[in-house]
Formats: sequence, structure tokens, C-alpha cells
Amino acid sequence: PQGLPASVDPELQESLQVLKHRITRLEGVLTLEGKLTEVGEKILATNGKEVNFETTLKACEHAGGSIATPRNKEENDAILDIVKQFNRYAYLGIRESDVPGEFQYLDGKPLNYTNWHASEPNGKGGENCVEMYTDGGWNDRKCNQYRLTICEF
Ligand code: 289
Ligand code: CA
Repeated sequence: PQGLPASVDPELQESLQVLKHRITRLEGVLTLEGKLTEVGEKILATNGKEVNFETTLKACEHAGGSIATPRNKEENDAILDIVKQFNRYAYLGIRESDVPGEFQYLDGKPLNYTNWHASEPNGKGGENCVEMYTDGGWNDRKCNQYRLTICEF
């Protein structure tokens, strides 16, 4: 009957098990093909394309995700794996705030993890986006560069 939790409906429970199994298999295939990286609850993926920051945002949104945003060392390392695999810098989901030299997440919340490269950020209002170098360090950079698209889901 409608409104009952899934736990009391054996048919629905069975369907959920089948779906979970299929999703797990798909994730395994995509991971083996290097198209998907799992880190905690997040899935990271790249289409291998290099575009500017705004286009990265649109591409990730179009795919149902958002631009990769490292919130701890584990996530930074997972993004770095992709950056190294493609040997291309990538923009991150971090932007300069109204205060020159201060950076924040795209929703305006303050950063709770940073991995600035030595002497960065140094743009002081002139470099509003953030790219990841191939050593995992962050550099504030103009938003019009062509960088590897990495999305999180
Ligand atoms: O226009 C400056 C950028 O190209 C970068 O130049 C150097 O790599 C460093 O000064 C970076 O901080 C800077 O973003
Ligand atoms: Ca810089």
C-alpha cells in the first residue's frame, strides 16, 4: 500500500537490491576505465576537455554535478590523481570574495581546507579563480584559461 516505508514492501526491497547491484557494477566498470574516481561519498569525473571557468561550471551542471571542490586532503589527492593522469591543471570550485585576496566556496561559505602553493594567492583581486597544479598545490589565476574539466557528483 502507498505511504509505507520500503522496509515493509518486499517487492520494492528486491527492486532496490537489483538497482544497487547494477549501480555498483557500473561504478566498477567506469572506475576501471579511468572515467570515475570515488572519494568518500563523492564521485569525481572528467570529460578530458579543457575549457574556461564559466564553461567548466556549465558543463558540470549540465551533467548533473558541480565543479570539483576539494574540502579535505583526501579529496584534494583524488582530484590531483586526475590532474596528474591528464597532466593538465584544473579549475576548482573556489572563487575570490569581494575582499581581494580572500577566497570562498561558490556558495559564499568560507574555506575549511586550503592547499595554496608557496607564495599563493598573490593576485590580490586580479586573479579571481583557483587552479590546481600538477603537484596538488593551488594557484589563484584569471578565469579565462583553458583548464581540465573535473566535476563532482
Ligand atoms: O599572470 C600571472 C599568472 O600567469 C601566474 O604567474 C606565476 O605563475 C605566478 O605568479 C602565479 O601566481 C600567477 O598566477
Ligand atoms: Ca596566482
